[in-house]
Amino acid sequence: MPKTIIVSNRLPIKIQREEDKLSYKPSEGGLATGLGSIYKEGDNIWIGWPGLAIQKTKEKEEIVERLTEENMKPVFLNTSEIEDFYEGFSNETLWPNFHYFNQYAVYEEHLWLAYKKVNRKFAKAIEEVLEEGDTLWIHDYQLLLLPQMVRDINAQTSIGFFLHIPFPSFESFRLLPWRRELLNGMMGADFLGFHTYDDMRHFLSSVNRLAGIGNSNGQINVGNRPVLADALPMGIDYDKYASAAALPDTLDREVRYRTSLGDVKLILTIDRLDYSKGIPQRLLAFEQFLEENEDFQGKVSLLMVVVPSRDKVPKYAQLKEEIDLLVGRINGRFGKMNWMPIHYFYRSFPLNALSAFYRMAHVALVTPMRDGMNLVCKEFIASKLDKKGVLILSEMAGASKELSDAILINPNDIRQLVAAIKEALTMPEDEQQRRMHIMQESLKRYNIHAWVNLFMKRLAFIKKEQENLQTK
Ligand code: GDG
Repeated sequence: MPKTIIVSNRLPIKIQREEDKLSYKPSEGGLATGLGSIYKEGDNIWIGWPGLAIQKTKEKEEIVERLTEENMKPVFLNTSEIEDFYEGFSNETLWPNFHYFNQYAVYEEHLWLAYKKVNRKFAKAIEEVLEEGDTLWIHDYQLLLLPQMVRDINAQTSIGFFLHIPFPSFESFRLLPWRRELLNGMMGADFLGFHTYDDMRHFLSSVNRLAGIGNSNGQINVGNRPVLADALPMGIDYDKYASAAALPDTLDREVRYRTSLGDVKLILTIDRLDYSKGIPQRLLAFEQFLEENEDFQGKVSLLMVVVPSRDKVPKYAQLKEEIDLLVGRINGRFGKMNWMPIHYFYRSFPLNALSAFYRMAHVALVTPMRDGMNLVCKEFIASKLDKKGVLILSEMAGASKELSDAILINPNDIRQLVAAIKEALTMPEDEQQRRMHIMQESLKRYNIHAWVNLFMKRLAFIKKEQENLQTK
């Protein structure tokens, strides 16, 4: 029976070391939920890194055994691979280049070699389970070389690839010394999905400029194999967020948090620690807003959650310091005994706490400098059961293409951001509800399950085209 193999850098499970024992917790990520219905069925399997370095053979065996029961297969990385492949090439070369932060990108041969080596390691893990007729779905920028590596193992395999971050314009992509190899790796797939039409167009433009292959409606011919690229914005598990917002525990939390915060309007921001998320710029805009609108002092607070991420990468450690300083400065400047402008948390919270934050917030401020999609803004909308609340959204986030009823801003335009905060805080309730309703309807329809189905349909479509061509 042919099976589906999901491949991503991280497995949908969190393994942690607790003293000398390992603990296993399912991951709460959107991808894990969306693909849960696929990889848990029959012989289907999810291949990926379990998220920590394991040295002892006995522990590796324990993990393999435990994960096999849950349809997962681990790819183990040693500490130097974690440094050079994951923190290095993936997060210090590709991440900044793809997010237009080229001044942060490092171009080092030994990181590239580690990237190739680890992609090969993944290919080998796939080879161990790959059989005739299987379908593969490979995810994200850590595995750009993998589609072609699998194609070299078995030319007929159905291979889908989805990029979760932006695909940059050719002017950025061309700066990578290994641009041609990276593109060849991607072109090993049969179907390539991107969050937005622009990402897809940028990819096709690089294919044209670097490989000399033109496209017709997103279809390119790699040799004599038709390959399709398309925009497929990722949705969320809408019902999960809507029902979390109605749970007694969430409501209890809301009452508790509200009592501590007092009677203020709340502006919410939630991000992983990342320079692409525009956190300092947002803080500066909030500071300017308070400076220019004295009547709002004491009446509005920013609730800012920053989730620790990649803190071994130097740029992330610097960003953390910058944020700490800014928060300290703004609170020191405006704070009163009975009011703090910013409530800042550098940690992650359980889903029900997050859900209570979404419920409590009058405004969600989502202002990345660049973001493939951004799921936080979609989760905020799904949690607004009474439809009251306003979303301020950066036009640089993929989500802005779908959510045109948000207040859209350019995160570099501090004046526009300050004006948007005021507009959001003073927007009449019926207008808030009108906009929220439109956005909710679209997110309900195009949820994570619709996204998964559409991806599989597009992949099946292009495979059929290939077969038709062969039988002609
Ligand atoms: C990449 C792309 C693209 C956050 N804090 C907590 C928590 N979260 C959850 C959110 C949300 C997720 O983390 C963050 O998703 P984003 O989409 O905002 O961002 P990235 O992690 O950068 O993801 C991005 C995405 O891939 C999908 O394709 O949208 O553009 O960069 O789901 O809810 N979850 C919990 N506690 C927290 O404190 N439980």
